[in-house]
Amino acid sequence: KPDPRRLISVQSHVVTGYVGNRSATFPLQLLGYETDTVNTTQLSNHTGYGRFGGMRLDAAHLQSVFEGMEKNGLLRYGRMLSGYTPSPTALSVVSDFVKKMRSYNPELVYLLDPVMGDMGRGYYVDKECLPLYQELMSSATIICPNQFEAQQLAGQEITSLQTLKEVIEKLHALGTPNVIITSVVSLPPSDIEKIGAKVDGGMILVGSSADPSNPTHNQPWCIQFPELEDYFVGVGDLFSALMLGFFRNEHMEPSLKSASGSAINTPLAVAAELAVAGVQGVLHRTLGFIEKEQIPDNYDQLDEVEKRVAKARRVELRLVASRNEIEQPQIKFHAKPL
Ligand code: PLP
Ligand code: PXL
Repeated sequence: KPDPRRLISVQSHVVTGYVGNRSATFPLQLLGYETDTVNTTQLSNHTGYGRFGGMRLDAAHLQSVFEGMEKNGLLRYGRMLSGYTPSPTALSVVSDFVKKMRSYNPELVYLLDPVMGDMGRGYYVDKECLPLYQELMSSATIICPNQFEAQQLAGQEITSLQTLKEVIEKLHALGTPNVIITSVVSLPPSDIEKIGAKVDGGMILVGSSADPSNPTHNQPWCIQFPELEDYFVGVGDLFSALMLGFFRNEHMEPSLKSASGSAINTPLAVAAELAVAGVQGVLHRTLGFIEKEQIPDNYDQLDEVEKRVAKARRVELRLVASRNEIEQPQIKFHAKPL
């Protein structure tokens, strides 16, 4: 029988530092989930260091892990999270796995982070991942694309409030009842003011819940919060983990459950307010450590490769030191209707 407290996360693993499963596991454990991890990579550190050892795990490896689990009756999960899965063949194995999990547990709460790229850089996975993610969306409870990923999935650019709403409808129509776009960066100033946000007031996260068979019936909302994460890595992965952890979590403390003092009181908006607050708490805690940490005396003599490594190492998230911020996020930014 599926257990609502058991959760499986399929993402990258790094030995040192925090991205992928390393960003997700400890927070989800703190929130009370028995968290099992399937690793799509095992790298010495994240790729932002510019130099790394280790490998990506291929489709056959993942397939064999999933088969072993099924044979041993281990597919008893209440929740699932998936993130960075770089190759289309590995992604199609993950996709089959999700469908199998849904057949064991129709109530599975599955958060899909369709990691493909971002607005500055474009694609950083094989483009063949796009149709696979579009297909997988009908199995997802929540998706968390950034703006680039949302535009690719919907096949439409976001240039205004109107086109933002159209993209949200298209994402629902692909079969996902809960949609979060983690950062919308291209709204014209007049539209930013129209939604009650500030033009230089920070990142704008957008969310919406709808029945996929009636995608125009949604009530989209946004949360604006200060941008702190410029040089941090793994923040999106932490956010998606917290989103899944806080979404309709019946074992959550009552004070957290009713934390939303906002106009929008849906399970998705409550989870997003808590997840944004948790991420902000971790980033503030991490900034405190960075300020105290010495830059190496010989930093100026280092070559570009060594400088990049030194910088990346310095700004790794301080997750363990941030446990209170994860367990008891202080909500400062509320959801407002779009
Ligand atoms: N910062 C905060 C506070 C967030 O909530 C998010 C959401 O994911 C991000 C940064 C980064 O988003 P992404 O890396 O998915 O664009
Ligand atoms: O969340 C980003 C991420 C995930 N997985 C791996 C990475 C990175 C960012 O650099 O290198 C392996």
